[in-house]
Amino acid sequence: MRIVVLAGGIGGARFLLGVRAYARDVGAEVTAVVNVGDDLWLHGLKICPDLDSVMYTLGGGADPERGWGRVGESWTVKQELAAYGAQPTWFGLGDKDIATHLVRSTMLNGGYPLSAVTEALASRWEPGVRLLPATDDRLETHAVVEDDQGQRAIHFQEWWVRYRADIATHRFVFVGAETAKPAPGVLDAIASADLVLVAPSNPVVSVAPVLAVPGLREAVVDGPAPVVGVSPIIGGAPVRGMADRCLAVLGAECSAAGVGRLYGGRASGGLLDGWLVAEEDAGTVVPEVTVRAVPLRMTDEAATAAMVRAAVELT
Ligand code: FO1
Repeated sequence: MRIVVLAGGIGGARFLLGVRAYARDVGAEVTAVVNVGDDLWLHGLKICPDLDSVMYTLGGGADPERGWGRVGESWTVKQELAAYGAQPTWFGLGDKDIATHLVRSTMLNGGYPLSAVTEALASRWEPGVRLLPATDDRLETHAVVEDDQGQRAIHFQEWWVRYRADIATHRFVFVGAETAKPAPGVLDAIASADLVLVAPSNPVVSVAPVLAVPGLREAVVDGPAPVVGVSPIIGGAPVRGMADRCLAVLGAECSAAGVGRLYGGRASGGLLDGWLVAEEDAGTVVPEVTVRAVPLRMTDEAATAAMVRAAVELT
């Protein structure tokens, strides 16, 4: 069995722990197609928060409290940068994490594509899952915001970390998406998949940028594999993160039904065949989508693997 997971953020990383556990049980192969819209260049370093969250989480090196970066981190470089007055000060890089960015940036500057760099980095962490960036090309999520400086577009990280999503926001733009191409291996993985899972990641800023890569959404929607999504919203609130603020920008309801309808049923041009919601959201209806309610808290690997089993059984 071959499983492709569309993922981003901490929700995606933790879900993949369960997918990997399930896959080990049944002898399945897993490919994660990961969001790159959060990526940025800073201090000459290329930072890929979602790829790193997945890599560190599956490799046992993630900080479980913070949810991003490395466990047992130190912050000497951050303090030294602050002493120089280097901007921005609202985005912190840990010392161990910087080693990842140094290797990545050196390889990218040497001409290697992000997919090859990711494979090289992952050879240290042995995530047990094939990690693919959605694209090797530049694709950056920007937020069009408005305040006393007027209307302007800012990078997603500035919106998320500096403003904590608490600034008047008109829309999100996936800069570069029109000309981006799926990274090598992405379309083949989708075409040969037996199941595509949409992780309980932020639908607006984690999953949408993946689907914005031309050809990728079409490969999933027109592909042979059933598509089952897992709701990131339980009882009207995001499990973690600020999906509520992101959904509000789109005018979408912050509920399991709201996100299900945003993705839409595959039979009517949308994405999903199945939609897994939490027990709290039993009774959720999404037109032309099979909905099932199961325990949806990713408290540990076994609980998350049980969610994955339920998703497989939905197909
Ligand atoms: N999140 C923060 O809230 N503050 C930070 O200073 C910060 C730094 C950072 C550095 C590397 C990295 O991979 C992630 C980092 N994050 C930080 C998390 C990140 O902003 C977001 O949580 C994700 O992009 C959303 O998935």
